Amino acid sequence: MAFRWKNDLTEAAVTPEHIYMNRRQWIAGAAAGLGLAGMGGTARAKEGALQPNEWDDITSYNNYYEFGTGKDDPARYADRLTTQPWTVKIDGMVERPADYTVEDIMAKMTIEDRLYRFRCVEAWSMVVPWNGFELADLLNMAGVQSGAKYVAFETALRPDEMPGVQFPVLDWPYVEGLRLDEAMHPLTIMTTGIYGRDIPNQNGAPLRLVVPWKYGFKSIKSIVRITLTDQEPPTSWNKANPREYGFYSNVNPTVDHPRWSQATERQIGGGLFAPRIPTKMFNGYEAEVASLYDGMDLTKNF
Ligand SMILES: Nc1nc2c(c(=O)[nH]1)N[C@H]1C(S)=C(S)[C@@H](COP(=O)(O)O)O[C@H]1N2
Ligand SMILES: [Mo]
Repeated sequence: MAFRWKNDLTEAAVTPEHIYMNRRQWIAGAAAGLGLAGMGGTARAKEGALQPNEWDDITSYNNYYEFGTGKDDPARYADRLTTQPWTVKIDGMVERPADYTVEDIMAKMTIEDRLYRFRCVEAWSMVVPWNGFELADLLNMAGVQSGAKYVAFETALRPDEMPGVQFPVLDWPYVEGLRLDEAMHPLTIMTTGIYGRDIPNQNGAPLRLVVPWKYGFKSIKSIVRITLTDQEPPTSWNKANPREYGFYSNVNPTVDHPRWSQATERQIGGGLFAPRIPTKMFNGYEAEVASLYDGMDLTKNF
């Protein structure tokens, strides 16, 4: 294969989605990182109700403002993004700061299947069969220094390839951040594929963060830099409107957005008349992540 770093899961390219889903061993929620990785059947039974969205929904209804603010702009324009070669600078409080090529990274990481709920702050949701590796493995590769407390992420900024960045909707480049314990949590992944195919540009190729218990905007796309720091890093949506978008942005049906309710969500692909469904605390990952926020007031740390 010409591009060895790409996902070696080629069965999916010629396999209908439902057959792909049946063949593969899914790690969903409770099973991840809890020593149950080999028990795909258990994970599937537990998450039996989780039906993935179709490839076409996942790759045609997107938010990626660097390519425009319309939901169909990313699918239309993101093919302009050059994703090869691609390097990720890992710097700050790490033992081995370097510009890592995607090939370097992929050679060292184990790609897994993760079937996750995905909840946008705009109150729509999907279920996505991601392929990726744990962010913790990448951070351990770089060697986190003992004083580090946060991880900052940055998206590529390419005015020649990104028609949306001529508009000051956000302060470009798009930046995001996590507390170190959130970043090291086994549910936090760097994604490289969907349904076993390479992740499309509109979904954040070639490397994109996915934090399933947080609102979608935390899951920053097309990452070029990861910086370990002891200061809470600035984040794009918080800078744009701190009253509406906090640093944590954990999915929480009891804390409304100032302009709309977060109690329910519209499932993409459900059809025009599908009823809204109740939003789950931490997007359904409460058992795994609630302890990260013990003693915190989630109405203040929203
Ligand atoms: N760089 C970058 N990352 C981004 C965004 C963006 O505009 N730029 N949008 C965010 C938002 S608001 C959401 S809901 C998700 C959407 O991911 P999807 O298009 O794969 O569904 O990406 C997030 N990551
Ligand atoms: Mo979003």
